[in-house]
Amino acid sequence: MGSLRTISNNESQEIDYTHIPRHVAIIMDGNGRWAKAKGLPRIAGHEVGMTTVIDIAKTANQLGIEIVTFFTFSTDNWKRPEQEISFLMDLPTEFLINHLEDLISNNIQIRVMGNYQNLPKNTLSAIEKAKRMTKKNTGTILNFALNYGGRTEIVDAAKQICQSVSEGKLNISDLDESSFAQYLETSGFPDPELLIRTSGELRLSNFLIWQLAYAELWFTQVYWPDFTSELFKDAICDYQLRSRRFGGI
Ligand code: V0D
Repeated sequence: MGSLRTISNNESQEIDYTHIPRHVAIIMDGNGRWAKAKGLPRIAGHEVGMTTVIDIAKTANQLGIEIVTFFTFSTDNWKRPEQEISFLMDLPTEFLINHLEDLISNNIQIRVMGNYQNLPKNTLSAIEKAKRMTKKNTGTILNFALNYGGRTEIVDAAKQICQSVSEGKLNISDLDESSFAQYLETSGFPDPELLIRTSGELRLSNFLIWQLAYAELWFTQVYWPDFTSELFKDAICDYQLRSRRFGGI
């Protein structure tokens, strides 16, 4: 706490604990490339990437960030080799077996969004158990976007809205940005103020496209398994500097 850091524009500043973002979104890219660069199978990158998730979760919790939404599996990821997909599908279970106790003792909450209902049964029950066991915690919410796509989320919201209108539960004239957002999976969460994407790709890739409309975007070349709490804090500092300059906090 209180340590000076040099951020991307060569300015030095400390984290301002009175202006911590409430919600940070993260695209954890570069796990496969990290492994390839080390001559390891892609899955080794995913394994190490899980430990990074834990580090960032604990740091976010220490900083008082309310929600961190991690993009763990995109609806586009089904194009990957079958073997890698079946490995990925076991990761939530493995993650929870290895870390749930630690997360609980840190007062952290687990949530999941996306069309994850047709994942393997054991994966689903591990997720339900984790949600149940962390429901009463009051620390950071780790929100995992699993089999998630932003456009699908918006289309699904539109379908539910049509349903509500046809059942007479909603008047079309009452529909506006804030009532629409209540039909999204992030209903109840503030929009992320900051998006972090690792490994040098400069795209949104269909992640939280509604919710990120006004977010600050922060990119690093570093692959996700090499991402650290220090870099995370650099991103927070950069965000604070930008919002001070342009947003007038
Ligand atoms: C792989 C690096 C945690 C990025 C991190 C199914 C990609 C490790 C979860 C997780 C994945 C999901 C739900 C939950 C608890 C944990 C996870 C997947 C991939 C895809 F309730 N990491 N993680 N899920 N990776």
